[in-house]
Amino acid sequence: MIGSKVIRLDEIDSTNEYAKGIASEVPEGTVVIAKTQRAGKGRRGRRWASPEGGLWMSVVLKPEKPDPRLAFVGALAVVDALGELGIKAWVKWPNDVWVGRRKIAGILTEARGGEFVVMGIGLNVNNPLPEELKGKATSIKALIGREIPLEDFVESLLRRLDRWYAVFLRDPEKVVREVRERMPILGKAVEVATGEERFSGEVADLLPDGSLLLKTKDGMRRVLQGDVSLRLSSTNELKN
Ligand code: BT5
Repeated sequence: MIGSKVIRLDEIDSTNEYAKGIASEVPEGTVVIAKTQRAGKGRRGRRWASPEGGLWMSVVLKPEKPDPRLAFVGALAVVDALGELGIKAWVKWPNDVWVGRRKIAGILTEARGGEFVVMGIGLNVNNPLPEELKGKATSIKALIGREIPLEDFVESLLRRLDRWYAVFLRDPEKVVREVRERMPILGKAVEVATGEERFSGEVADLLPDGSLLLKTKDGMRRVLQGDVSLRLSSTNELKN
């Protein structure tokens, strides 16, 4: 059960690092939450700003094997929990949650072989947004104009995580279908950076294995990982 054990910390380098350190010894579903992170991490060595007031949390999972679709479990739980507050959010493949044209949450899953997966969720709640992210990021407080009780929100999110994780264990493709419904970039023009290369295309589909299918000028292409950015013509349609 996700959240049956919750470890609360004031300050830590990264809840993902902390969770990886204890993962072998704690039961599945153990959650680590910190008020602030000194060195919050994104993917590929990127930084994650984690000032006080936000939700910086990691969950220890022990599925049979690691699966990139696990990040969708976090994204769905975040989208649903935001929905309960009247905020309409969408999943930006592969690991973000956005509201309109701004990022509100990011998910970072890290696996150790077949032993465990740590799912980190960073979500801007009542925290201030760093200057360099102005215009690119948003928070619950910025969207609804007031602070919300963080603890209540955590409870709601943990319940949803537990539910979506159960769906994932039963039928991971169902999780993908649900993400597909919360992914308004289908049919939109995007640019993809995979680390090695950058190309553009139109999002044709989200495949059952969680990869993105793009229609490019050289034909159809399956993308397993990368960063998607929306072309201007597409962002204009993502009003909120
Ligand atoms: C992510 O990476 O979006 C995954 C972020 C995961 C953070 C959580 S917090 C709890 C746990 N412990 C950790 O150490 N990490 C996890 P990526 O897709 O690489 O996006 C990183 C980019 O998002 C940065 O380069 C910034 O542009 C932007 N960013 C950084 N901090 C942000 C914030 N607080 N809100 C919105 N965008 C942010």
